[in-house]
Amino acid sequence: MNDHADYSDVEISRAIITRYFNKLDDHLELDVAIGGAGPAGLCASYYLAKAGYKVAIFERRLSLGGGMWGGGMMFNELVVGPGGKRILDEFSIPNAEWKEGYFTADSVHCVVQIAARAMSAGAKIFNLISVEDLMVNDEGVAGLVLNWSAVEMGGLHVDPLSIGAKYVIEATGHPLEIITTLVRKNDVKLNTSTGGILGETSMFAQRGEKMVVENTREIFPHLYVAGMAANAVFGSNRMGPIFGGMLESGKKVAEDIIKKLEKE
Ligand code: 48H
Repeated sequence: MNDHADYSDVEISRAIITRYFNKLDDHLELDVAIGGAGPAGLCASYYLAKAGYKVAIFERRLSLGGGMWGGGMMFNELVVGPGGKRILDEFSIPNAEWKEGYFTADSVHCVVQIAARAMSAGAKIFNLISVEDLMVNDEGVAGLVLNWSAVEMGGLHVDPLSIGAKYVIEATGHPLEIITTLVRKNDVKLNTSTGGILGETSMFAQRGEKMVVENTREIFPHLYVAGMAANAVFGSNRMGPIFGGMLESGKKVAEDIIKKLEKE
């Protein structure tokens, strides 16, 4: 075979279209569907895929990584605590101790490595697709309702498609879009003190980092919340550019769902 085949423009298109639609078709029924490919969603997808479960992330943007790329105020370094450092080590992401309990890493390296490991473990990432709604039945959440981000951005009236999932992870970060949609459209009570969304509170890294792991849990039957969305729904603090809690939250949500799936 020559290094360069006798390319047909149409054959290139056919290859892409067929492969993409086969991939999408193969992921219409999932063990776990994740909304948002920030650090929490990416990390969760890795542990779920590594455990052998069928998992896909649907990400609105062209790029993955959510708020992780930018480090702090576009200085593309980030801080993690000892728990986050253990996860960075699992992903073989170089990191260095700054002072006791503080570790730094290159934020770009974090995103590419976590995403690559997740995909190599079997997770699929569908970028440029937005979660616009959820499938809800008598048992709870049953999947996600999706549309092209371009349709959303263009304000076009185009009906969405749905994918089924045994469990859904809300990992859309600060705006907690999936839970907000669930509450806006349905008469539901969340697993919070008021039954509603409590809202994120101001910067307090110490508390925010601790709480994001505690707040990672099933918020409504078959719907788990992870990452910044967990603090936003439970009324906990933001924590700025310290990302260990996001990674730990992603790992925890995966472990909790794996326990549930193992019982099925
Ligand atoms: C598809 C969507 C939709 C949608 C949003 O914001 P993220 O990075 O979220 P986390 O929780 O993994 O990490 C939070 C962290 O980045 C952060 O913001 C921190 C630590 N802040 C602290 C502070 O004090 O500010 O990623 C969420 C992803 C993004 O890529 C969005 O594009 C995507 O979700 N997304 N994807 N459908 N409806 N909404």
